[in-house]
Amino acid sequence: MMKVSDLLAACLEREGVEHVFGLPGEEMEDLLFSLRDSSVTFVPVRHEQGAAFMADVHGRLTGDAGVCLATLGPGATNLLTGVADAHLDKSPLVAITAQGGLERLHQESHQAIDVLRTFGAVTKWNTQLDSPDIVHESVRKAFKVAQREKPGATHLELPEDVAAEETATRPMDPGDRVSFAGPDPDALDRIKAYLRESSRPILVVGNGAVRTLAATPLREFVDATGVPVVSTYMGKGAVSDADGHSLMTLDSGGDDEPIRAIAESDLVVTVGYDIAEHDPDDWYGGETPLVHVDSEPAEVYEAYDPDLEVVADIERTVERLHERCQDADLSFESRWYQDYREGILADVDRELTADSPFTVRSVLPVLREVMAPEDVLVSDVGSHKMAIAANFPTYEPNTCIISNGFASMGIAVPGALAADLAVDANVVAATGDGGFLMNAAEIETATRIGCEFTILLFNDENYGLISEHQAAHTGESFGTELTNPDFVTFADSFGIESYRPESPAELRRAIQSAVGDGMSLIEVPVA
Ligand SMILES: Cc1ncc(C[n+]2csc(CCOP(=O)(O)OP(=O)(O)O)c2C)c(N)n1
Repeated sequence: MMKVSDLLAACLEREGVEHVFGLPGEEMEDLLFSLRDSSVTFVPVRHEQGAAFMADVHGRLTGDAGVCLATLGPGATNLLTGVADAHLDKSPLVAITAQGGLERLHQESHQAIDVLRTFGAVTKWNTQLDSPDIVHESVRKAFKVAQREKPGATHLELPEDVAAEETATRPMDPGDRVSFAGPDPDALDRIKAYLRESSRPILVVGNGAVRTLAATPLREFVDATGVPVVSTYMGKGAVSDADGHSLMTLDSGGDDEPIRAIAESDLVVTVGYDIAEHDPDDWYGGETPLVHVDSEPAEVYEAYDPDLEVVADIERTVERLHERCQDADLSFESRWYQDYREGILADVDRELTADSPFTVRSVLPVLREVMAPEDVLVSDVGSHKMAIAANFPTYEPNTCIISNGFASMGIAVPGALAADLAVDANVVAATGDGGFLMNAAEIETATRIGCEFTILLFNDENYGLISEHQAAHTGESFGTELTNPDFVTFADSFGIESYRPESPAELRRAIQSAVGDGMSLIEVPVA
């Protein structure tokens, strides 16, 4: 016989879990000691939201579910935002929450709320581990459901009395990933027919292309056919922005170049695109023939009503399409989008002037120069995110992490911690002052476990994006102004390197010395 909490830890080991991010509570005492005695490292965090963002970004970068752990009631509700982020950003995550003993859940009791129902709204599946003998199957199912296309969050609730019971069951073997069907040959013929009719096709590439490892066949397809590509915020890096076919991101360019290119195309093919990420109304006019390649049928939406939907494994669909197009007699106009690309590049290539405060967009070229193509930038949410999406050229998949499904502030610092654990490259968290202070306490977690990343803090003493939108609508803003602590002193108090550059030369020096060299914070005053 085996104690349930030991079995749960053994199931996590069997799933290959290396880190569980969480914050303890009395009701999870057994599980904590079981984790201590396992090969899984428990990383205590400073706020459960941080734990969920860590698991979220781990899942997004690796395809393996990140795991976060919280206690019942307030621990669980604190976890919820990051779990919802994984849900809408399609990132595999398994959340585990403790619960009071089964004998007290039928009545009002201390810290007990209906966590199952609450988490049901932001997960693909969840269940209560109400019997010792269902734990092994439930953990396997939580990982299987979280990781399979489209990935997302799942949740297990462990009542404290069940955790202390015993079972004869043992962990289940994860086995191979579920194999997804390849594309129907007739559907490929139909895409080919659309391509044959087209002289100016364009690809719009989303999160799904990065997630399903479709970048390699996409690059081959683009190279062979000369079709231009626009990515969504979460599709950045699927095709390198150094490639002459890239029209960067939907919001790139000083003059809506990607949107104008889409309007000028005569066929739009989306690859791994979710409408949760970017409203099609913003970029698709509705008239041009539309082909949707994804692992799920398109959401029903008047503004995005595909003429053809190919629902299959995305990587294999692009691979097969590339094969079929080799002798397809396609006659695309060459380089019709060249002026758009040049406009976009001119906008990216900004000069840092001697003025301080800086602007986010003028700082990004310096950051790009210092970061290697495989280094990872994790963006927070706000005005700086829009600038990063539009103006930070990305060369490899999963190297510019932006949450644009749920788009929650506060992800950058915990996300960078998870990235630093997951990848062998330098990591930078870019954040506004608003989002930074939401989860800045995770700097302590990062230093305690020996992480090394740089926080690039764009300080405008404002919830900048909101005041920009208000000003655009009404000419004024309200409820957005902030005052801040002295960020350099704040960083010093965590024992990390800190910089507040005041000239372009100082900024360049700060970024050069900080990136890849321990934990650091660079405060950049921005207009
Ligand atoms: C958790 C959360 N709360 C509120 C919002 C709405 N929101 C989006 S951007 C933004 C302002 C962000 O301010 P800051 O972090 O300082 O970045 P900036 O816009 O100044 O670059 C707000 C409040 C959100 N996306 N997430």
